[in-house]
Amino acid sequence: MKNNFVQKAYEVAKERYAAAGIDVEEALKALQKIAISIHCWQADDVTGFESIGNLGGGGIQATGNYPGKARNIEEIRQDIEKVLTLVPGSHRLSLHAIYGDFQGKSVDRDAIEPTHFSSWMQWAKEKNLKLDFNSTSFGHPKSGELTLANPDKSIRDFWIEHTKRCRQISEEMGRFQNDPCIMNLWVHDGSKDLTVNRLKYRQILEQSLDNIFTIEYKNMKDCLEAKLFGIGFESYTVGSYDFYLGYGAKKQKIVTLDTGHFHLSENIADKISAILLFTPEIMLHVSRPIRWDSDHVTILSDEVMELAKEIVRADALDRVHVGLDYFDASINRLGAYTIGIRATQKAFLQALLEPIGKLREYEGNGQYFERLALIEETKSLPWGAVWDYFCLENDTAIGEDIITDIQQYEKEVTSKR
Ligand code: RNT
Ligand code: ZN
Repeated sequence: MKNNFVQKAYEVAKERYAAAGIDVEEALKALQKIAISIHCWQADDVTGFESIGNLGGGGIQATGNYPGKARNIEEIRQDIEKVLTLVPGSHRLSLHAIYGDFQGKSVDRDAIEPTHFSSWMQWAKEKNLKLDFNSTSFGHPKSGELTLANPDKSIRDFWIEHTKRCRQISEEMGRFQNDPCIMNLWVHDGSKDLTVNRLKYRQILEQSLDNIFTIEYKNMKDCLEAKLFGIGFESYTVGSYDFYLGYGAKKQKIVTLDTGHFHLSENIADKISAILLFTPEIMLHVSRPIRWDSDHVTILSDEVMELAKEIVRADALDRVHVGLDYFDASINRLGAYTIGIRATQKAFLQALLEPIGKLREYEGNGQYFERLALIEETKSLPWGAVWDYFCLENDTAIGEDIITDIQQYEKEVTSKR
């Protein structure tokens, strides 16, 4: 029944868009190709599987204690598999180094190897997922205030070794899946209070990175994530945005933009066209900061829509990797995944349905009333009908059906944990 409405509404919507000069089928083809890199850490509040347990720290924090969190590798996989049935399209999974298949053994961060991730690679292949990767510098006895920027050589070398191994693991993943694995590097290094050796730690971080990147790989790509501040690191962050933007531009590395890592009024969308002139690609961590880098679930906000529009307007879908990064432990975790992935896809759909040719024409002619009017009117074109149809075509839940579906899974699976 519902499917009939969806089909009908789509046919009408397609005509309405055609009248506005927009080819809906083209937009849907483009949307189908956008793979979202799903962060594994929403499933278990960034805990991971190391036997040392979760030390937290590093300036990040998941808040809430909603029942049913994934406790082991099987449960995380089971949850992700469920989430994949609730979102249209084919996606990627972003793993953190602490999520290795350690089989209950204690494997320190400077000893991780590709074999600890072979079961992930195999599983991902079966599920038609590509993997991305992240080094993990937080939540470890050697994390402290400084890791790669630590003046203490023994601690610094430990983290350099860890990060080098992460690159090697990423290379293996990329080779195995025949598609480059994007490895994100974020270190929390910084200081709570007034810091007088700012230059020194940045010099050390630069040297550590140069050392880490000496080996060139073919099947992985490096990206670097900056941050404004973290909890307990309010005064100084070694890897600031200026630092990584400069490093990325100079060394041709990918810069990661986490939408929670800037001043709250900063326009992240506006960075796309500037950065892409100077770096090869961009990695995104789409998140929703509330008052600070709170990592709330991504929703279809103006900010996310602007970001998607800028990427499409810059014709940069092939140079921008879209990943998510949030961890809300206060609501159903699969629900959190589903909302965030679908919201990001909806933002891209709206971006792809924009009458960009006409808008550019108006702008070129100095017809600014017309430009603003068309932007406003476009907002109420029937994109929702197109989205429902996209879900139908992809054989996935339509609209609010995600709620009953997740409730069911909660009843049968997560509530029993
Ligand atoms: C932290 C960064 C980083 C982490 C993950 C877990 O502020 O956003 O990306 O969220 O590595
Ligand atoms: Zn991030």
